[in-house]
Amino acid sequence: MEKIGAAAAVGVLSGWSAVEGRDAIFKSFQFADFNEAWGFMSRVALKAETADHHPEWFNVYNRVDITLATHDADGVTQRDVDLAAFMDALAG
Ligand code: H2B
Repeated sequence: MEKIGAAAAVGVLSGWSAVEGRDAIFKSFQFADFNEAWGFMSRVALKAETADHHPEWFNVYNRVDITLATHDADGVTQRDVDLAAFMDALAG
């Protein structure tokens, strides 16, 4: 898939930023507690499997830090924008 780049991606998303030194996008999600965070991660995991597009993420308690890039393209593609938009819709 063709690279669109982090700058273009963050322009059409909300709350996402371009990662320094790498073509990738980042957002930190905060939930009420671990249960809410894990529920979000479970839904994202199912979506990631069906889309065959997987996040890089870090969780501690109610926080989920997420980096998205398309490894096969070595940068940000529409697949990252689609997954980011899915996450934003879930998180509300
Ligand atoms: N996830 C992400 N984020 N980028 C990829 O390029 C990617 C992936 N490629 N998940 C998929 C899996 C690929 O490795 C498999 C073989 O389809």
